Amino acid sequence: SSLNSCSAVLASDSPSSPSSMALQLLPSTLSVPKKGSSMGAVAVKDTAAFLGVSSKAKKASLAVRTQVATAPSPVTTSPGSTASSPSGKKTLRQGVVVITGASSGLGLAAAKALAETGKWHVVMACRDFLKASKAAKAAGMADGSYTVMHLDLASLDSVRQFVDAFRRAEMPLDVLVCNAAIYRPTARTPTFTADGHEMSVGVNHLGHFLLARLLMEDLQKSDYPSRRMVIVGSITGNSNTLAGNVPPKASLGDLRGLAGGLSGASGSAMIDGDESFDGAKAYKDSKVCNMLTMQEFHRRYHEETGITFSSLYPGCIATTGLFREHIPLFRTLFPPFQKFVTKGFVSEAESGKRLAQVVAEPSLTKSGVYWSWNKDSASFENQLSQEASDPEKARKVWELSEKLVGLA
Ligand code: LMG
Ligand code: NDP
Ligand code: PMR
Repeated sequence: SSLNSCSAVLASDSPSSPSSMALQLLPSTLSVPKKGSSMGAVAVKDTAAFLGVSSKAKKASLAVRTQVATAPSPVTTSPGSTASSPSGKKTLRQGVVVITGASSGLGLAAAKALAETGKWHVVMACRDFLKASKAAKAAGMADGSYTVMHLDLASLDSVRQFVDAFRRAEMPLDVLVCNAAIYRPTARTPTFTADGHEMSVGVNHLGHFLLARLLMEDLQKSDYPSRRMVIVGSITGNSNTLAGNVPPKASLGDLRGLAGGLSGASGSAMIDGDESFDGAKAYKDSKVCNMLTMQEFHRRYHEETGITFSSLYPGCIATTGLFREHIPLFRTLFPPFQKFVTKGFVSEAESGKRLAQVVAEPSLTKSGVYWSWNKDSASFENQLSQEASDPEKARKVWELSEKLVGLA
């Protein structure tokens, strides 16, 4: 079927490498102190999970060759998700995927991978229109395979304007990818969004939360066979992994800072209410919110709507713009460190193919899953940390976020 051939673009080209010496030094059972628990420690017995890799490899489903369509068909807004070709065969219409932050890194690579199949029209939702247009051209994306639309997640007004503009464009919405993010690793003082929320959580979580909530209506209207919402998570927000234990560790605490609006002035800019601001922790906390939000969407809407909600850790894409604010020494050493020491490095192109799988691969329709990949690029359902999978915390984050973005 034409749906199955979507997997064509997802062929893996990464060589499988032997497991790292560094990683072999890890003990098979590791005690990680658990903050705020009288139980004292959580034993992490599964070393493979702790390192963010699976012990089982699933290679077969990915062994398909890349196929590039030269002339993507125009987006159809006709009510049927299929159209009859001259031969009388039903063919799937082009899907429409909105990707936030598609002007660089993972978002751009995924946009390119999807557009190249000819099966997807990519709406690049970006804060810098010109940068996004240039990036799409430089990446070789064909005219007509994408639309750039303005979205600044640091402003809730901009989010609402994007939704209006998207609806006026009269495209269906088949998949939403919440990918954009900022990381302020060296910041000692917070900066704030237009709405007065700390920037990292404001952009990475709250802006996306409003966007995703508003666009649920559009996803529900879509007649596409597999409608999905994907929120990009990360290993560094998961304290059941080695990477998630590099200080500062993510922890949302009792959410008192979030309840206070992360406004800094009258209270804390940190979700857990800590008085001292830590940019690296704020980023990791925002990723925990992203992963909790995906699961809460799943619990509230999957059964009723059939929409697939998922998150992923795309691998360590050490060369992206995410590290633009880090010190030069870090930016120089981080890629070789990830390549040769942790072996968690992936290229932007490879990470883009992974995200494209979560968007389009027919085998990845399971909802509520946090996807990760082995070194040979086979996907597997990964385990989230205790905090990042806590349903009570997810509900509270949802309810507090609703208030902050004006939905409740
Ligand atoms: C903070 O520093 C910054 O302060 C903050 O601003 C922000 O950037 C944040 O997460 C982002 O990082 C992190 C800093 C502190 O870690 C470092 O990067 C320092 C580098 C230390 C060098 C280690 C040697 C590794 C060898 C690699 C050689 C190549 C060098 C490349 C380096 C590139 C940089 C990545 O971190 C610390 O406090 C110390 C580091 C702790 C390690 C964390 C492991 C957690 C452990 C929990 C489980 C224990 C596992 C034990 C395994 C034992 C095995 C025998
Ligand atoms: P990049 O910095 O390359 O891309 C981030 C994108 O987000 C850019 O397009 C950027 O726009 C956009 N963005 C930033 N702020 C806003 C805003 N206010 N409104 C709209 N868009 C905004 O980083 P990555 O590609 O690495 O990051 C993509 C995702 O991957 C993030 O969710 C990140 O957390 C996640 N991730 C990254 C990992 C890595 O190793 N790099 C590992 C795990 C997860 P502009 O181009 O204008 O700056
Ligand atoms: Mg980390 C298996 C080991 C592993 C992996 C997969 C990552 C991913 N990192 C690992 C280990 C380590 N890192 C170790 C042992 C150290 C101490 C030397 C280390 C340090 C480190 C720093 C300082 N790592 C970092 C930083 C960052 O500033 C990045 C960060 O935390 O951003 C929030 C980062 C990352 N390491 C990763 C990944 C994927 C990141 C980046 C981004 C992200 O989560 O989105």
